Amino acid sequence: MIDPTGLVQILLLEQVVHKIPPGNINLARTGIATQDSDYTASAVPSEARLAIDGNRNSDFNQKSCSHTGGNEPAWWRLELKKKSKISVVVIAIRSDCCMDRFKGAELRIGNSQDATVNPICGKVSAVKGSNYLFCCDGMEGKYISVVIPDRHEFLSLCEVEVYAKPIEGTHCK
Ligand SMILES: [Ca+2]
Repeated sequence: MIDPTGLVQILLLEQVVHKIPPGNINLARTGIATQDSDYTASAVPSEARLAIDGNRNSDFNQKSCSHTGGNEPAWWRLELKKKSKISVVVIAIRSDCCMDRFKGAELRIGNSQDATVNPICGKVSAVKGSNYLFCCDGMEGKYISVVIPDRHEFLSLCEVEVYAKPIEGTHCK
């Protein structure tokens, strides 16, 4: 399912990941992650940093996914080490439950900590599966945010990968 702007692809992560060459560094790994709140109703850890720990496991119970507490808007934000031009963002959401919660999520890139003033790279118009690829075509910014606007919602991200260079086999520039 591709959204009307053609910017969001839903894919089998395996189809893309093996095409990422060693020189295409995942910038997320050296960033700092924050979110609107942590989910505290479970003993499973939920901190924002779990979405950039290098582990794509999408079962929340395996302790490698972020999870917010259910605010409006729900948001997760990555601060990159420095302002960067972004080609591709690959996101794995929680897959053991509740994938519909991701509907309407926006990926925004820019230089404001307030994601709502940063430009949108892509919006998830329909949820299908747990892996999403956003083509951001060189959008520049220090902050990369995932926002679910307009409703109280939980946001659970199991891995967010950020690449400055395109990935072969995608339509991203
Ligand atoms: Ca993870």
